[in-house]
Amino acid sequence: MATERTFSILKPDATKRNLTGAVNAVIEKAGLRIVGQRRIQMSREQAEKFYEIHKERPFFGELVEFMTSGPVVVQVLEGENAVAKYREVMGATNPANADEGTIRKTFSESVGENTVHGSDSLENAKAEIAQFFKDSDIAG
Ligand code: IDP
Repeated sequence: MATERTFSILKPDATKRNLTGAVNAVIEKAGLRIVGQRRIQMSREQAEKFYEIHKERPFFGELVEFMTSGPVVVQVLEGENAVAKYREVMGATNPANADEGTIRKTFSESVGENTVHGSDSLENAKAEIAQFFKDSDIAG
């Protein structure tokens, strides 16, 4: 197993409900280290670029509105198999289908407002981290 880095976002439903510490506790309990973290207000341009792959999906407008509706916390997580591990810890996209103990099962109220983003491949993780972090803002 390799040590990897993945990109995470604690979405506006997490910051609005003051749940960032509770979500971080689940992340850390799973053995992932938060090696970079910043709280930001995402611009419309940043959100549109970040979710460009979903541009043609019917929920794209709603997704961009939501992601810019309040602050988010962008993170770099590090650990063994971090990409797959974090996807497991997050749970299914729709919280109704997520396993017990996952972040989305525990905290999320809908498929749109599902509390966390996590990269789905190592390649995407690298690109997503580079969109939001300078190397000097990450300390492993
Ligand atoms: P993921 O976040 O689990 O990787 P994706 O399919 O990549 O899921 O979708 C990206 C994000 O788009 C989801 O996390 C969710 O916030 C939003 N989304 C996905 N499907 C729907 C939907 O049917 N309605 C509203 N928002 C959706």
